[in-house]
Amino acid sequence: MNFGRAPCIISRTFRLLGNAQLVSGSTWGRFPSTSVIMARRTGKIRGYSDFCRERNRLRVLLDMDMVLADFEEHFLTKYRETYPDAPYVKAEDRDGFWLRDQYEKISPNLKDKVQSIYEAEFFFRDLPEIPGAIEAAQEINKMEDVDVFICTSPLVQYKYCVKEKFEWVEQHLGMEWVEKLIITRDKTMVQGHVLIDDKPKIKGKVICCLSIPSWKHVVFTACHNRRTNIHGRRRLDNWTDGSWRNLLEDIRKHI
Ligand code: U2P
Ligand code: MG
Repeated sequence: MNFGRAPCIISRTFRLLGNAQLVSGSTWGRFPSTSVIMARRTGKIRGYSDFCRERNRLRVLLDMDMVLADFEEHFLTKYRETYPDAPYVKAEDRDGFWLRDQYEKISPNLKDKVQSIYEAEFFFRDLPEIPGAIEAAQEINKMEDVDVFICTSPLVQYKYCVKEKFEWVEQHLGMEWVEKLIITRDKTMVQGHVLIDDKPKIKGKVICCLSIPSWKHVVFTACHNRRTNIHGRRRLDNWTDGSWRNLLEDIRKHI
């Protein structure tokens, strides 16, 4: 017996069991989920072919900061306006996800300055768009058999951030998308087939020895992760060259 494969088999089994038992709305388990059974009862899903179609729907999760909204560019503009004499890190020199960690290495007192910028009122509301992101998101939303959601984490200092994330989504994507906004500190708890996110390591309760998240993580390239080892995961470099279409079709083949 090949014991090397055991952890993988165990984690897959847990994933299937978890999906089948726990997740209302999921179509991933071996058995119809609660919502599929309910939809059958209410006549929304009539037969086996509708059920199969529902099972094959691709669920896409899009991160917000640095995937849809340009957190880094806006940060640097505001930081330099607010602290013109303080040292700063150019986009090409960014390294590592957390801005505050890189600035702290330059000087410990910069950490508070950094946080004061993105914790300020209107910071999240005024973020510019990542080029091509809104157009791509709207196109994904119109694709057949695809459900798309935005999956973003709030700051612990949530006072302005949470409300302004809603405002940003309404302003850039429209009211329909407010229904698609998932704000959570733990993205591993969210169900999906793919999560497009610039953070190279996404941690949470579901990533532990016997379990893996439902989604595949595609790393969206940003200034801070260009040099980061992403351990064989796939990257999406931008929304403008159209490569995201092939990426999603590829992922769909494996669901
Ligand atoms: O910390 C909560 C969320 O804020 C965004 N963030 C914060 C600090 C930082 O240096 N860079 C950054 O992007 C992230 O939001 P998200 O990408 O989930 O939308 C981070 O998770
Ligand atoms: Mg992000």
